Amino acid sequence: MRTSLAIAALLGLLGSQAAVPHAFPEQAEPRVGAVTDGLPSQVRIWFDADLEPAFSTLRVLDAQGRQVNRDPGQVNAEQERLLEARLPPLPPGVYHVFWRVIARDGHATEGDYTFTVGR
Ligand SMILES: [Cu+2]
Repeated sequence: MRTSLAIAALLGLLGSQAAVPHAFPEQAEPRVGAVTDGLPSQVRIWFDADLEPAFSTLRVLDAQGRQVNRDPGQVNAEQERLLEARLPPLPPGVYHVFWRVIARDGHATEGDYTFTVGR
């Protein structure tokens, strides 16, 4: 009896976790760790769940830690899973992307990655 209750509780827990739609990235452009061929005009990250536009941000920093994108990034008006930020023309070097998003359930996820603008 105790065992079956424990299993039921465990299944219930797993079930509720699987139903929670936190947003995680599925794909990014430039890709994670990429060396770009030419200048990227924007950074785009596709997630696996719809994002809350008001609280989802994307910052791109240069090797000196200066933010290079002028706006804080935005969720695409037609694709609610796409977070994007325009980039000015960038000199060659390593760039660090920091993203933070809120999924529709109110849960935040964040992460970062780098890409390199080639010569
Ligand atoms: Cu969640």
